[in-house]
Amino acid sequence: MAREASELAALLGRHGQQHVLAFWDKLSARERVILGEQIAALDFGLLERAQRQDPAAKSEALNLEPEPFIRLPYDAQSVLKWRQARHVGQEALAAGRVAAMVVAGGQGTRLGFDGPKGAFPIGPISRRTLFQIHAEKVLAASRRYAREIPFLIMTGPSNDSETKYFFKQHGFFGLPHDSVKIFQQSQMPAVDMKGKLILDAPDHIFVSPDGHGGSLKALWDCGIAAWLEQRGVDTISYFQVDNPLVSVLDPCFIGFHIEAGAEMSLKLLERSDPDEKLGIWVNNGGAAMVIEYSDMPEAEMHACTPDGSLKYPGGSIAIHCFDVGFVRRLNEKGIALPYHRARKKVAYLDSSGALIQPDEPNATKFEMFVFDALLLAKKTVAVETARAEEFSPVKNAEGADSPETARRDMARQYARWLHSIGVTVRTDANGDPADMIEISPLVADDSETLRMNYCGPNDVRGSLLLAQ
Ligand code: UD2
Repeated sequence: MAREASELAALLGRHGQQHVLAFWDKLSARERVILGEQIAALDFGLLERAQRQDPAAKSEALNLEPEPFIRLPYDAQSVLKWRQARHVGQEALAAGRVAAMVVAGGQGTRLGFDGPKGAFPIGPISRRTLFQIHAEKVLAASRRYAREIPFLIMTGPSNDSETKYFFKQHGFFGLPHDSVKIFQQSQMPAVDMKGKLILDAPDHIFVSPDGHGGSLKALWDCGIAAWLEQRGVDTISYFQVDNPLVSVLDPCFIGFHIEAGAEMSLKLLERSDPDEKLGIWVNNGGAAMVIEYSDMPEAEMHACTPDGSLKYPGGSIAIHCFDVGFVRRLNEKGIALPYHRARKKVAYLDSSGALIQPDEPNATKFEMFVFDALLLAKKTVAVETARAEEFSPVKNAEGADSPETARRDMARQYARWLHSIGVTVRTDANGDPADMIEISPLVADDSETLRMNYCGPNDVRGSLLLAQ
């Protein structure tokens, strides 16, 4: 044991982190093993790289221009282009080439919900959860294309076992058990303002999830990429857990991605508010990329064209398509996404061993962002989507981007679909549905399917729940 301590001390000493053994003498044999294993597994090279680099855009280093993207259909020719893409996407889905993937490893702190965010009850009437809605969309697509479609769920350390239990408890929402893969992302240590690792217990170094960019590594490390390749799946449709409106397997988007031979693609919506918290689609010195709103110089965020519209109109809503071969290529080279820094409050042990809850940010956490991989893709396609149809995230407990706004937007979407098939829906003074409406993805996940499956009243008065 003593030898082990000296080895650990030497390793830590080489990286200026000897303080991690401050409480070694007081640890039990079991605690020494726990801490020893955590130290031995640390990747100091990675941590030092993360500390050195700062991918946050520096105003003086930016050379920004707008980057074009494929717009929603606006004339006869573009309608044909979209129709063709849809056809290509549908063929890929029917050939079993596509998997759906949700990132759900975040801690959902802003929502203040006790449990995995995917277990949040969002259905306007049924209170079906975010996970159920996503899973039912995958199931609906599997039925439509007569193909088993893998559903990949990335969790984090704080919600992995709860998520696995949740899916099991609900019979995987009707999906074949072995087509649902729940896998966990890696973690990164944080450092204090002097670059030192932080002990949050005498035998534990504080670590936190390595960001959604960690999904590209976790897919590889957990053997999911190889499993997909064996099944003939070459394309992953990626989205975030907090958005109940997302089209989880959009044939048009998948089609544009495949037709272009892209390695990684993204969906954009027209930015409506210059301060909206979205990544911004730009061309920086010749490279098409997403810059997170918080890294974008204020003047550029607000910059307008002479006609008054925003100079950088594309906002990223974190929906991507990427190739399994791209995941392989990135990992075979040793994945090298940059780490972004976030100043956070992290509880730490003081020299007496007391746990201190800081009032101010005292630590830097490191996270990879999935959209940085766009810069590593040989080809990228950016495609516009309609906000009302595809984006209403649940971020906050109240106000904007809350359960209330998401339920309202879901009911609005269902009312639009009903209206498009000739069903009358009572509206209030704002033109919103006067009553709650909910349509399970298993009944319909778009207006075309609703037209085929609808057998409700022609005039909806009162709340309406269509479920199987
Ligand atoms: C993200 C995007 C923002 C915009 C917005 C749309 C970033 C940096 N910002 O902002 O540009 O597209 O979404 O809603 O991406 N997650 C993990 N593991 C982690 C961290 C996050 O799985 O280590 C998941 C998390 O569960 C969630 C998603 O990633 O599904 C987004 O995380 P967030 O809520 O922190 O992202 P947000 O709202 O800051």
